[in-house]
Amino acid sequence: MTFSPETAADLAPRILAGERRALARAITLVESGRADHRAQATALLDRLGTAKKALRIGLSGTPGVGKSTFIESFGMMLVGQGHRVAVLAVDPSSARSGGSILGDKTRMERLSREPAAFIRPSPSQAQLGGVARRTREAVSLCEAAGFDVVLIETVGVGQSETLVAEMTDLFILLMAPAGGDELQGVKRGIMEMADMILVNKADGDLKPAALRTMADYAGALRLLRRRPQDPEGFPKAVAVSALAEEGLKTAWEDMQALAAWRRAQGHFDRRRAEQARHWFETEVREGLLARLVTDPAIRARMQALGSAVAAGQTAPAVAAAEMLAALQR
Ligand SMILES: Nc1nc2c(ncn2[C@@H]2O[C@H](COP(=O)(O)OP(=O)(O)O)[C@@H](O)[C@H]2O)c(=O)[nH]1
Ligand SMILES: [Mg+2]
Repeated sequence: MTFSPETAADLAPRILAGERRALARAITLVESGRADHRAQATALLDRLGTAKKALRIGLSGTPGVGKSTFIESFGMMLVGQGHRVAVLAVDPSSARSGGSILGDKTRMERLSREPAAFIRPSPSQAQLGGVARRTREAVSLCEAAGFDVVLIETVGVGQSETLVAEMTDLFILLMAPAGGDELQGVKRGIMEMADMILVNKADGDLKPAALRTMADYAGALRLLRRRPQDPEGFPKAVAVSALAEEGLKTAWEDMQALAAWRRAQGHFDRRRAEQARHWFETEVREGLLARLVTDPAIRARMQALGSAVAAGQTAPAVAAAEMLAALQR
């Protein structure tokens, strides 16, 4: 795709007007690794500002638990209530599998046809670091386009859950009905990140198992250390059926109640501020590291100093100090 130099100036008003095609184009722009595209992306983000805010909800769960089905039903319910819903995906595995969103698109058939919804699959061939930047910039773009709920879906792979938790206001874990022994399989770290656990598939034959599993998780959550950002009763476990569209309204009410409490107590804004600072620092750090690789002069200097150190001509600390001084110029 080509982007003319006036891309930022052209796209900004269209995004602010809520035009989905402009939004999609802008996300393609922030996904691009090209230096000129990066400059345009930054210019665009600068133009759009940070005034508009959505409720950012992270949703995680192992493949097959029903994330896509849930997003479809939950998203349709939100749209029905007058919300504008954006769905983004963080899927590190799609880099290898070539994109698992193909199956997802068919499960989000109704939502993808809704004018008030925007669904963006995760790009293939992205490093997790690149995914982080691309996703948080995509979130800003969706907010600028007036989407007031942004759902970020991720599979429970590697660091992707932590990453999504670091860019969302609420972190929801979707679980399948299971026997009591399987409960042990959930990593403690992930339980500690969850604001709510939704036990999905509470329908038909699976309903009794789902209710038992919900009670098990509720018990496990009560054993965790109380976090300052939680009101009484949270984190909580509830049973839902994405397929039968049951329990979704209650789950949404719980999410809203939690968000409202955190807003009133100042936790909400504090967390946003911490996240913004975190991503700023990450960006600077990554930018500096990238220069070691992309800047030919810096690379040559690294090579030369590295050889001098290896040959015993210069002490590592001395060479490093020289290198860091070179980076400041
Ligand atoms: N019984 C039942 N099946 C469900 C429910 N939600 C999803 N499924 C089924 O579980 C399978 C995986 O769902 P999917 O949404 O693709 O899971 P994902 O991999 O987490 O995105 C599909 O066959 C769905 O029809 C539910 O609430 N109840
Ligand atoms: Mg899916």
